Amino acid sequence: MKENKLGRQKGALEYINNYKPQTEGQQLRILLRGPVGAGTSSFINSVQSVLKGRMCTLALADTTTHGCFTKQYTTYKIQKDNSETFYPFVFNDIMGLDHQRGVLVDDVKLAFTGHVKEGYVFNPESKLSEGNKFYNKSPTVNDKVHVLVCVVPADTLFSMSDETVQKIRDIRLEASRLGIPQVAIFTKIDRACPEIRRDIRNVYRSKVLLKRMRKFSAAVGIPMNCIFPVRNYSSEISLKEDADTLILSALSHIIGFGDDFLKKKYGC
Ligand SMILES: Nc1nc2c(ncn2[C@@H]2O[C@H](COP(=O)(O)OP(=O)(O)OP(=O)(O)O)[C@@H](O)[C@H]2O)c(=O)[nH]1
Ligand SMILES: [Mg+2]
Repeated sequence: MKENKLGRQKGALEYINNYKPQTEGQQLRILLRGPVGAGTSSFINSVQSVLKGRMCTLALADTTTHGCFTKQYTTYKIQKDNSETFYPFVFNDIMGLDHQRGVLVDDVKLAFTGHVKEGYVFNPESKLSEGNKFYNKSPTVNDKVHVLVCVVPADTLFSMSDETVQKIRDIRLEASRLGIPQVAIFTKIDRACPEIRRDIRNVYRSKVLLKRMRKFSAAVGIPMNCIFPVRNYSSEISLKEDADTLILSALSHIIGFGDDFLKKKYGC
């Protein structure tokens, strides 16, 4: 059993390390978002930590402020083996999706099509206009989003407002219209279920988690086989194999879906 799991983990890591889009110079852009404080920045940090084999804080995660900590459109790249090369996939973090104080659905649509430039500070009151210096008038395939990841906090899922769920749905519908594949990651699973907190290997046995994943799937329309539970590194100081396995599994699927889209839509 342990060997199987190790084999799967090794397989996912190899796939990620060897992954290359078929066109030279092409990068796979992964856009992540969910409600404020869902664990988006922590997931980006966790991926970097697992790939580098040590704790990293590429995307600053927040433990104190109220309201959304991440406000800018930021691209995160991960360096490979301490060399000058980077993994050919990048992560984009945007402001949280909350109703009123969150990012506008129209701005997320602009990000999908590559019109939002790096560093743009989202404004929950008005959409990025064409005259703005952060509006990219001629996006390339590299600027566009190739896979959407909805980050869902498993612990507070039931207290998500109807408006936030509606926002997630609207964004998903727009992604579907553009053909962009979508997955969800369930974060904070340790806080949602005491059995998982005790032992993360209970993740696929937890009825609490299964129920929450089913409910989210029905409300938003993301199929169950596209929802991946992860336990982000938040307070730990050393990496744990079982948490790594979940993160690597989620990431390898995200890359696989995005790569299919890149090939199908752009032949890249
Ligand atoms: N226990 C636990 N805590 C987590 C997990 N993921 C994130 N956290 C904590 O949740 C808090 C918010 O995490 P962030 O990564 O800043 O969330 P975010 O979605 O980037 O938040 P904003 O940018 O403010 O919208 C931090 O205190 C993290 O340490 C997890 O899987 N388990
Ligand atoms: Mg953040």
